[in-house]
Amino acid sequence: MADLDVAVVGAGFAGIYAVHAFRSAGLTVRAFEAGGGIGGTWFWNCYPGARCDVESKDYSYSFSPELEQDWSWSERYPAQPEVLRYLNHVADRFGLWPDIQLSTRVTAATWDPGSSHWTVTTGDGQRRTARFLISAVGCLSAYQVPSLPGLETFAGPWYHTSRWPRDGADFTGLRVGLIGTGSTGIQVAPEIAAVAEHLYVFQRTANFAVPNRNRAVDPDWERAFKADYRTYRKQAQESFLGVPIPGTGRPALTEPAEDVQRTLMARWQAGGGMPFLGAYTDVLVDRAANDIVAEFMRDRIRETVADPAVAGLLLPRAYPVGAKRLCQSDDYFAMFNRPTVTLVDIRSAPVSSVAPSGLRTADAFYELDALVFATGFDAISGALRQIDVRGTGGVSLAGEWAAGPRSYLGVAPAGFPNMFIVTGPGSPSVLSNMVLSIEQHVEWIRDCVLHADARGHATVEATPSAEDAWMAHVTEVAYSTLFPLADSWYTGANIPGKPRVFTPYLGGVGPYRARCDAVAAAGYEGFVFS
Ligand code: NA7
Repeated sequence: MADLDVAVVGAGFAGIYAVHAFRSAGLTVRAFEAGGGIGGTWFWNCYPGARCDVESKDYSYSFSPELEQDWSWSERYPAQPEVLRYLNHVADRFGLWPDIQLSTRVTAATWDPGSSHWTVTTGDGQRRTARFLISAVGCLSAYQVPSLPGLETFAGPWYHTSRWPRDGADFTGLRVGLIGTGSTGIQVAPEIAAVAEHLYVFQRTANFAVPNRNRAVDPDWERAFKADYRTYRKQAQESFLGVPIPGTGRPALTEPAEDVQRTLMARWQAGGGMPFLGAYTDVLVDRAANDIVAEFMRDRIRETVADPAVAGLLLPRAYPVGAKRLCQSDDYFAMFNRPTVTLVDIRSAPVSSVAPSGLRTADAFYELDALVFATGFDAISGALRQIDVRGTGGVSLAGEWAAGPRSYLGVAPAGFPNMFIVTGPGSPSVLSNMVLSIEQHVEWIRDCVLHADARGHATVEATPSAEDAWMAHVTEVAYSTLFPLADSWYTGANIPGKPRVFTPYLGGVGPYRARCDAVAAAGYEGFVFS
C-alpha cells in the first residue's frame, strides 16, 4: 500500500489548492515544497516592485464563498507581500500546514507498474510512495541567468529577481546595472532608480507597457462587488481569459479611426493590460489592427520620455503588441527622465563580459557596484524537466519533451500513468487568470481520480493519440493568432537551445472548460483506465 494517495510537488496557488481539494475528498495528500515558505512564484519573486498584473478581485480563489467574503484586498493590483499574506491566510484558515512539507525539493519521481505507485524522492534522500503524482511546480519557477563570461569575478553583489534576498538588497548610493526589461525588469527598475546613485538599464528588446493606475480598493466598491461575487465568478469561468473584460465586441479595423483612438485613450487612462488589449476583437489576430494599437502605445512613450534619442530606443518594434506578455507600469518610461538613469542598447552592442568592476559591451565599459538580472525563466516546462520523472518503461519526461513539452488537455502526459500537471503544456495557464485555471484543473483532476477510484481502477493514463490531437489543436489555434510572431517565453525562444513550440492554449478559458467537462462526461475520453 502506498504511503499517500496523492503526492503534490509544489505549494504555490496550485499545490495549496490541491492539498485542500484532495483532502476534502477524503484522500491522503502531501505537498513537497522546495521553498522555505508556501507561495511558489509569490514566495521567490520578492524583489521590490513585484506586483500582480491581474486585479486582486480576480486573482484570488473562488472555491470558498466565505473566504471570498472575509478577505479584503488593499489594492487594485496586489503587491507580492499581500499575495503571500493571502496564501498564508488560506493555509491557516483551512488547516493545510500538516500536509505541506517545506524546504523539501523533489528530485525524482518514478512509476512502478508492479504496485501502480509513484516513488517520490526528495533532496534529503527520503522516499515516499503515492498512488497519484500531481505536478504543481508552476510555469515560472526555473529562473535563468545568462552565461556571461567573467560573472564569477564580479566584485559586487549580483541578484536574479526570482531569488531575491528575503531581507532585501540595499542599492543606496550604488551604481547598479539591470539586465532584462520584461515585466519584471520594468517593475524593479523604478524601485532601484529611486535609491541608486545611478541605474544603467541594459535593454535587448524594447517592450510595450500600459499603466496600472493602481489604487487602494474603495470599501464601498468592495461591498457592492462582493454582494454578487458568485455571478462574477461564473462570468469569469465562461470568459476568454478567466477575467470578464467588457470589450467593444467589434474589430478595430471596422471603426472610424478617431473612435478607435478615443476608446484606446479611455482604456489607457483607466489602466490595466487586459481591458486595453481586449478593447477590439482583431488586435491579436490581424497585424493591421495590431499596428494601430502599437502605434498608439509608441505615441505615449514619445510623449513621456523627454530625450527623443532615449524615447526612440524605448519604442517597441520587434513584435506585435500582446504577443509577448504586456508589461504594466505607472512609472517605468518616466523614470528615464531622471539624470541618474541611463538606457543602454545591448541589441546593437551586446554585453560581452563581466569584469570585477563592471560590465563590458561591444562598444563601452560600465563601472558598476551591483548587478541585477531580470532575465526571466525556462517557462512552463523548465521546473518539471529539472525533476527526474520516469514513467512506463523508465521513460524520462525530459526525454519525451526533447522536441517540446506536451500533454493531453494541458494536464496529463501520455506514458506517465496516474500523473497530472496543473497548468501543464497545452493548458490556457499563463494566457489566462492563473488562479481560476488552477482551480478548474485541480477540480477536474480530483474528479478524474475519484472516477477511477469509484470504479476500482488502479491506473488512469492519457493515450498518445489523444495527446497528439490536443497538441495539434493547441498549435493550430496559436497559429491563427499573432502570438507565434514573437520570440517569447510562451514559445521557449528565450532559452538558448530550447525547441520552439507555442505551448499555452489560446482557445479561451470558457471553451477549454467546456471541452474538459465534455471529456469527463464521455467517461474521460482519451484516457485509459486499468
Ligand atoms: P521575460 O519576460 O522573459 O523578460 C526577460 C528579459 O530579460 C527580456 O527583456 C530579455 O530580453 C532579457 N534577457 C534575457 N536573457 C538575456 C540575455 N542573455 N542578455 C540580455 N537580456 C536578456 O521575464 P520576466 O521575469 O520579465 O517576466 C516573466 C513573466 O513573469 C511575465 O511575463 C509575467 O507573466 C510574470 P529579450 O526580450 O529576450 O530580448
